[in-house]
Amino acid sequence: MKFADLIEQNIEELATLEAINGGKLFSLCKFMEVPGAAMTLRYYAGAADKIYGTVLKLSKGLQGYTLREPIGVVGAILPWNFPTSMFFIKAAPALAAGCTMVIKPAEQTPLSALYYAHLAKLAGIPDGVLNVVNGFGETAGAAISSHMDIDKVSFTGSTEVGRKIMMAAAASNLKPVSLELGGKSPLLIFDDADVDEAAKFAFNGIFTSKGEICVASSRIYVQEGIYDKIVNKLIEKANAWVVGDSFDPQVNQGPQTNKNQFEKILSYIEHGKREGATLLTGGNSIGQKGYYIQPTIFADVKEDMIIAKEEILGPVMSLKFKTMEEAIKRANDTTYGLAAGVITKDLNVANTVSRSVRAGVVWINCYLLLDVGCPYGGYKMSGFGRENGMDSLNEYLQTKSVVTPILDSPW
Ligand code: TXE
Repeated sequence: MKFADLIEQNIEELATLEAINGGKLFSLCKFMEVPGAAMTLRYYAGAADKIYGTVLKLSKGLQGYTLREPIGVVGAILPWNFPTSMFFIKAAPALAAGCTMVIKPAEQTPLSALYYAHLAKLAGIPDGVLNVVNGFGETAGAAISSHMDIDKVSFTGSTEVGRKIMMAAAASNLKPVSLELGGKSPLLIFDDADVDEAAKFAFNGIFTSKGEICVASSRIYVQEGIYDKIVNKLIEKANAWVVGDSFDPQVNQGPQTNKNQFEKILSYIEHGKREGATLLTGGNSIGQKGYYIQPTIFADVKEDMIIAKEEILGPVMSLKFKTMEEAIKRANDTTYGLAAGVITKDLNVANTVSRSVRAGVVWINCYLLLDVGCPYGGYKMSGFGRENGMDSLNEYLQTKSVVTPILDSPW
C-alpha cells in the first residue's frame, strides 16, 4: 500500500521517465500506465492476507488440509513495450504471494524499473526481496532462466525467446515458467454495429501506444454490408492522427521504442505491399530523425500473407471481411491466441463468437479494456499462465498437503 502511495506521489517524474524510456505519450503514462501500477499494487496488497488452503475430505481415519506457500525466488524477464505495467503485473502478485524476486527489464527500456526499485526501498520492502538487474537477454536473461536457485520464471516477450527460456528451465532445475508471447488478435465487426463506435474500437485497438501492444487488434474482419463505411472512417481517423513528440499534448503517437522495432515494422510494410495487399493509408516513416511511422492500414489481406500471420507490434492494421462462420474460422486461423473482440448488437452472435474464438480474453462491444481484476494470457503459441486477477497469484504459489491420522477414529 505504501509502495502504491509513493508511486502516486512521484507520478509526474515517473511518467516523464517512462516517456523518455520508450517514446510513449507522456499523457498515457501519467493517466494510465503509472496510476495502473498503483492500482495493481493495491489489488494484490488486499489479496495478500486472503491466501488460504482448504480442508481435505480424505479416507477414513485421515485428516488433511492444504497450505498455499510461496513458490520461492521468482525471475521476471520484461519486454520494452510496457515497462511499468509489466513490472507490476509480475511484482505485485509475486510479492503478495510471499516470493522474492529478480526482475530484469528489457535492455531498451532500463530506466523506470530502477526508480521503482528505489521506491520499493522507501516503502520498507526489505533488502533482497525485490531486486532489479538490468542487462541483455543472452547474458542477464539467460542467467535467470538457467539459474539453479531461481524457482520460477515469468516472461513476457517474443515466442522465439519464450522457447529458449523454457528450454533453459528444462535443462537446469525444471523451474516452472509462465510465458506471455504476443499475438495477432482479431476484431470482428458485424453489419449491425454502430459505425462510429466500431471504427473507434478498431482504430484505438491498434494505434494506441504506437501499436506496441501485445493484444492489439491487428486483424480486423468487417462484414460486407458495413465494410466501406468502416474503411472510410478508419482512413479519416488515420489522416487526423498526429505523430510526433511524446511530450506534446496535441500528439497521438510517439516514436517506436527502438531502431530494431522501427526497421522491423517498415520491413513488414514492404512485405505487405510486395505480397499484394492494398495499402489504404500510411506506409512510410516520418522525417529523417527519430523512429516515427505513419499509422498504416492494409486491405485485401489474405491469411497466408506474412503481415496477417506474424506479430508486427507496430501501427499496422489489416482489414478483411465476410460472414460470421467464415469470420470465426479466419479469426482462429493463427498460431496465436491472446485476445479477440466482437462488435455487434446481436447477443447470440456475441456469445457464439466469444465461445468460438480461441483467445485468452474476448472483448464484446469494446476493445483493449484490461482491468487488474481480469485475468489474461495466451492460448496456443501466445503462451500460458495468467496475469492479473486472482488467477495470477496461483502462478506464484504452490500447494502443500498436510495429512495426519486420527487415531482410533470412529469415522
Ligand atoms: O523481444 P525479446 P524483442 C514480440 C514482438 C517484437 C518481437 C521482438 O513481436 O517485435 O517480440 O522483440 C529478454 N534468455 N514481443 O526482440 O527478445 C530481453 O532481454 C532470456 C511481444 O525485443 O523476446 C528482454 O528483456 N531472456 C511482446 C525480453 O527477453 C532473453 C513484447 C524480451 O525480449 C533472452 C515484446 C534469452 N536468451 C516483444 N533473449 C508482448 N508479448 O507484448 C532476450 N531476452
